[in-house]
Amino acid sequence: MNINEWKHLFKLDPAKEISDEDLDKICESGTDAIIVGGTDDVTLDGVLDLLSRIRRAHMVPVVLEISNEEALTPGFDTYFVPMVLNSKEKKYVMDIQQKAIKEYIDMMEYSEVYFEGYCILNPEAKAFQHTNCELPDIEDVKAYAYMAEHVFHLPIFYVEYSGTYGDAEVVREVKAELNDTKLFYGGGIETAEQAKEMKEYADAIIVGNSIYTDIKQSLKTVAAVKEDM
Ligand code: 1GP
Repeated sequence: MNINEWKHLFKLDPAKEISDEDLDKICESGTDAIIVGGTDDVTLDGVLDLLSRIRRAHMVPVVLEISNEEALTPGFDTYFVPMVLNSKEKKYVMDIQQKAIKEYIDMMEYSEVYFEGYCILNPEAKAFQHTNCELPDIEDVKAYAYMAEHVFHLPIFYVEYSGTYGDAEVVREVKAELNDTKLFYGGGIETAEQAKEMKEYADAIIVGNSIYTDIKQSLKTVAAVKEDM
C-alpha cells in the first residue's frame, strides 16, 4: 500500500447510513482506498460499525481520517490527520494534533500515519465553519501549498471544497507549486467528467457525498481516473 500511487478514494461518513449492498459496491469498485471520516456526529460506534462491515468481506485498504479523538481506534490500515492550514485558530492547525501525538505516541509508532495540510475553500462547508477558516485567494492557497511542502514537509496537501464542485484552475495552479507533496482534491465530484477534470491536476481525487445521492454515477468516477480499469 503506497499512498503516493493512490488516484481515487471514496470517503464514507460514519454519521450517514449506507446499505450493505451499496457498501459492497463501493468496496469492490476498484478504488484505491476508503477513507472513513466526517465532521459532525462522528462516534466511535459509527466508525467501528463501518470498519467491521468493510473488513467482513473486502480487501480494500481502509483509512481513518481523524476528526475527533473519541472516535480514534486501532484496526485501520492507515490514519490521516488533518492540519487545517487556513483556519484562523492555531488549535485546528496544530494544537489538537500535538495533543493527540502526546496521548497516542505509542500507537503511532506501529501505525501508518500521514498528516495532511488542508486548505478548505468552500465557506458553506461544515468543516470550514467548524474550524473557523478564512477564505484564501489563489495566491494565498499557493503559499499554503508551498508551506505544506517546504516548511512542514507534509506528504499530502488537500484542496477541500467539500459539498461543492471547485475551481479546476485553482487545482492546476496549486499542482504547479508542488513536487514531492501529493495533491488531493475533494469536493462535489458527482460524475466521471468531473472526476477526470480534477484528476488532470490532482494526484488523487476524493469522492464523498455522491455515494449517498447517486451511487451509480459515483461508481463511474473510479474508471474515469484509473487507466488500469
Ligand atoms: C469531503 O473532500 C471530500 O471531505 C469529498 O467531498 O463530499 O463533496 O464529495 P464531497
